[in-house]
Amino acid sequence: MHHSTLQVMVYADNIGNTRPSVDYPGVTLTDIILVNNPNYIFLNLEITDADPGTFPIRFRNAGNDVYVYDYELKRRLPNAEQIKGFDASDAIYLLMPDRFANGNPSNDQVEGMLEGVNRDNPDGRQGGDIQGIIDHLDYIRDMGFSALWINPLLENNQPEYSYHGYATTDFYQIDPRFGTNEDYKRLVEEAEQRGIKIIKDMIFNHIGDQHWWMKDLPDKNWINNWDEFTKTSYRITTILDPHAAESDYRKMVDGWFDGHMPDLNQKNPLLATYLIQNSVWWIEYAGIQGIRMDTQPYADRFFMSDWGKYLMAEYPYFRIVGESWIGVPSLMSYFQGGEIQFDGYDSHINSVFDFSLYDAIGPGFTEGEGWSEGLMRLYNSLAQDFLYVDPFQLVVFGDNHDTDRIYTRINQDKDKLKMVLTHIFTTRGIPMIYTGTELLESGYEHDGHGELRSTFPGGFPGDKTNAFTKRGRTRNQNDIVDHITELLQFRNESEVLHYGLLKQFVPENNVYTYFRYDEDETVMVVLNSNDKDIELDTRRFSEATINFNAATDILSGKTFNDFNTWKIPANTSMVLQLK
Ligand SMILES: [Ca+2]
Ligand SMILES: [Ca+2]
Repeated sequence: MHHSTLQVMVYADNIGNTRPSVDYPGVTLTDIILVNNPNYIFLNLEITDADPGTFPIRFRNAGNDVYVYDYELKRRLPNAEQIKGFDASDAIYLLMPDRFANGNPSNDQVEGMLEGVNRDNPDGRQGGDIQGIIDHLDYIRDMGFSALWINPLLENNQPEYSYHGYATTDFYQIDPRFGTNEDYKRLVEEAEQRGIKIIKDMIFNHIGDQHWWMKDLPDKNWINNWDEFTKTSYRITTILDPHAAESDYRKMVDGWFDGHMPDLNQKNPLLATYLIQNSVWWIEYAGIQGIRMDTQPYADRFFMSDWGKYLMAEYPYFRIVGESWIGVPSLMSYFQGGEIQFDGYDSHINSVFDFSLYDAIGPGFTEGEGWSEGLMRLYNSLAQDFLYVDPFQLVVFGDNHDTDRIYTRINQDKDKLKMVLTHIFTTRGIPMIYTGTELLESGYEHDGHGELRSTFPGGFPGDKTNAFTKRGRTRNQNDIVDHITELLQFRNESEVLHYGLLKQFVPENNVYTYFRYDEDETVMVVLNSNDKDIELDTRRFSEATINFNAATDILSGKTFNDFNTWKIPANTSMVLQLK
């Protein structure tokens, strides 16, 4: 590997008072690191041309073995350094594993796990699992998605709200109520066979208070301590504010995300190494093709940069998307890596979610035209792309598991939803859809996360309908599924929609027209957000259409044989191939 040092954390009673030793060809114990808790010891192993295999690490005291641990040096994933992460040629489907499908009812209650399935409690576990995802990969593939972001699957042995997975209690174990590590590996393989890349959700900012560390912390500064419970302010602006008060910055970054989520101190180098190696382990063990990093700005940003840099050195084509939830391009852009920012910082994280466009997408489709309202919101958001290292790597979305449902954000208007989907799949960036969007699921965030993350109909024993099948869906749901499928069929084959440049025209009369183009191809997109049919004079777009004679809308099949005045039906979108 590019990095040859492996650090092993060992936890056992009084292990700090033993002398460790290793005897295995190609493995040298170079450092023994003690911490102020004698129950931990950290070993730096230098790995040079060692064969995979198992070897004992001996921990001696007065010449006798106190502990012997058989450590396994696993074989590397073949061609790991060539792993190709997700990019703009992909479309991402997001799902929450507890809420998607229960493929194995026998893991609904697991001995030793504090919470079991309780289908009467919207904030309780519903029973979804990895087998349920595997069972329905074809459904996701058939719509045309080629990447799957799954909310966290690691062990969350918390007494309540354990279903969402954001309170890790073991970084190396899949939660047994979702399946085993082997099941996760099988999921990645099954997905790969269908052309679907798996994006692993990771959280380095915090852990669950039931993490085994919390009973006996390796070091006092393993977590960020406060005299009394202090929540983060969620004020991401304090990170870059040149006028910020130090105490505000500290509260933002070192405050706890929630009462049951201790804030990790990634400035501790042993913890930092632990987290970095954990990512390497999951990439090599399971062969994942991407990581979604939760709450990116809430962790120490210099650690985040070290983490990104380390992974990029090992896996140059791997992809990471960071959750920097702040809809302000001048701040969001800072967290996308690849180039040095104004203060010398580089996150080395390829992508961030486009929360600016997300903010624009809701009201953008419901408001009437204004100086900066309605579709102008989309235009204005994209007009700030000069701030990003690479705007074509941003993930574009209308909702996720934390927000109001996109269908709710646009006042439950099916025609508007189709326009939103057209925009998400044709503007620059990597499109993402949250599960249930295709079923016209609605919900407000303020009604509770449990409600927002409703179960997929047909995924659970006793469900009255099965929306995984065409027959089990309503006509309106099928209309949306068909729209997504048509758009993705076209998009998946259309390189210009992946990497082609974007040219947008200032919206007029609530109609927004833009082009994706390269040397060979041009695709024109028209969004008419009016409640009535309109006449669109396309001569205004001549700088983009000058080399073409006709345009065919892939959605309706309609062809225009000139670039004069076109009739565009009310509340529709067109995706036109120019010829
Ligand atoms: Ca289950
Ligand atoms: Ca933090």
